[in-house]
Amino acid sequence: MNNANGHRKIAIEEHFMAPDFVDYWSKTAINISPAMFGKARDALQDFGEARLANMDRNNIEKAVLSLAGPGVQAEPQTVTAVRMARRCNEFLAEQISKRPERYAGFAHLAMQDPAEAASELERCVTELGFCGAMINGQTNGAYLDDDRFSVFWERASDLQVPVYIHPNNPPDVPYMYHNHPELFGPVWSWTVETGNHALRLLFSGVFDRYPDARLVLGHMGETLPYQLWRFDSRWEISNRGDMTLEMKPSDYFRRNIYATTAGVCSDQPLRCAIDAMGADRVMFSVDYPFEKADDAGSWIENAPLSDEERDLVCYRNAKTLLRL
Ligand code: GRE
Ligand code: ZN
Repeated sequence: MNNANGHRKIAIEEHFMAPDFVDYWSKTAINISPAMFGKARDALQDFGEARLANMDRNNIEKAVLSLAGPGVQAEPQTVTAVRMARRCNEFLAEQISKRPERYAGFAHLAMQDPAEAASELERCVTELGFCGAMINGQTNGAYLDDDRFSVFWERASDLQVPVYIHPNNPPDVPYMYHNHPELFGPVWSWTVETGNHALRLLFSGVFDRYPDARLVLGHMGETLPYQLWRFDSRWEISNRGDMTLEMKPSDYFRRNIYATTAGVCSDQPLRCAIDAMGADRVMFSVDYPFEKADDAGSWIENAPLSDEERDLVCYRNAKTLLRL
């Protein structure tokens, strides 16, 4: 296709690396091949020609940038995590200020201190102009349904900004991955971990307590859209004690949850996500540099979507949700 005619796009799971965060990021090295690690590290640190050329070729008008995880969520010292998260956000704000028409940002937060994370989110949104937060999965074994994070959900809801849960490893290596290092990481365990994290939020009633909360999942919703009917039917017969929900499980996917195409360039799961959640719930993303912008861009141009759906997915849903 002729890229000048390509559909206008906003991409929202697009990663960068701050110079003093390479050590945290190297914790993810077990998940990817050594060859990929070095190439990705260099691409992550570029905010200029290479990144912009990838965006231009695919008509990506704006990229919402996020630190490649786990960042300070892997930091053992809470005070250090808090300080480093602020530094990361300052660094990103400075990069965005050089090209504000091309870049926007998600806050990086020290979830070890939920009240501080809430304050830093507020600072990032109100003072730095960021669009929300990206959280890299669990922090020291704590998932976002834990009571300690109510201060965080309350603030995110009040600020009307989405919380994007990005995959990270679980706190331990479950036996189910024994002798299968290839399954531990982006091939599979990240999907299980992140989909499970989202379901913990849903079933613990976070979206009943914070009906305005907005959750974003990458990787076409981490397979959850495929399962909606079964969530509803098996929730009915589950051994759930005194747990209650105000709506059917699937209803929250149409009110509180969004999916992005990050790292999945495939028609069938795209159609499933749209048909299950709604055309207003799915947003284009690349997952740069872990996914090729040209692959994601040319795929979405030709995916089986109506003109209306393509414009929503490529552009308008993100513009509305992130108030860009
Ligand atoms: C990603 O963001 O999707 C990612 C990483 C690190 C390794 C592989 C990968 O952050 O897909
Ligand atoms: Zn990613």
